Amino acid sequence: MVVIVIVGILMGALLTSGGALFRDSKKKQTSVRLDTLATLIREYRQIEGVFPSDRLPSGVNTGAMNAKPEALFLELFAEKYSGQRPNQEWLVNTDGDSSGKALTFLESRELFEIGDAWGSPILYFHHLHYGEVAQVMAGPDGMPYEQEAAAAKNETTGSYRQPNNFQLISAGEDGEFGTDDDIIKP
Ligand SMILES: [Ca+2]
Ligand SMILES: [Ca+2]
Repeated sequence: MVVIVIVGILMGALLTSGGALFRDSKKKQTSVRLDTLATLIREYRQIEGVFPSDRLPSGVNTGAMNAKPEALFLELFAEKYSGQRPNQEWLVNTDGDSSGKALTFLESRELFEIGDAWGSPILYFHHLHYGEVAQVMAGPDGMPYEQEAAAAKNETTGSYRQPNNFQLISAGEDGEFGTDDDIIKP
């Protein structure tokens, strides 16, 4: 009886720490993913002279949902773009939309977003549009719901972070934008 209880306690401890490790690894993966994406965006700027747009091109009328992350996807996966592209395994499509014609070098017409390790779109803000409210379909693992999200501000100064650059925001483990576990880069 005592042995069973002790084994039970040990198993419980293992499962708990295992869960924490798993969480940490997704957090780490997402952090690395955002850093990589920031590098790719800077490379895009070197090649194209401007940061990627965070607005969908005219003619792509699929609504405002996920528009900012979808715009980044279209820029980095455009057929004519010559720079490095993000890992295709990162692509998600939480709002399930698609474009009428081919807009990227991919065969799929799906209007993807570049996702974090929990499967939520990584929100991308061009510095010219920090004042815009973004609509995003995100949520905890596999349970996305409609949200509104804003660019991040510096807590002490109250002004936008990275005023001349861009922001990349993951909603973090809770899948909700604007909470403490958000991961923001650069
Ligand atoms: Ca989409
Ligand atoms: Ca969050």
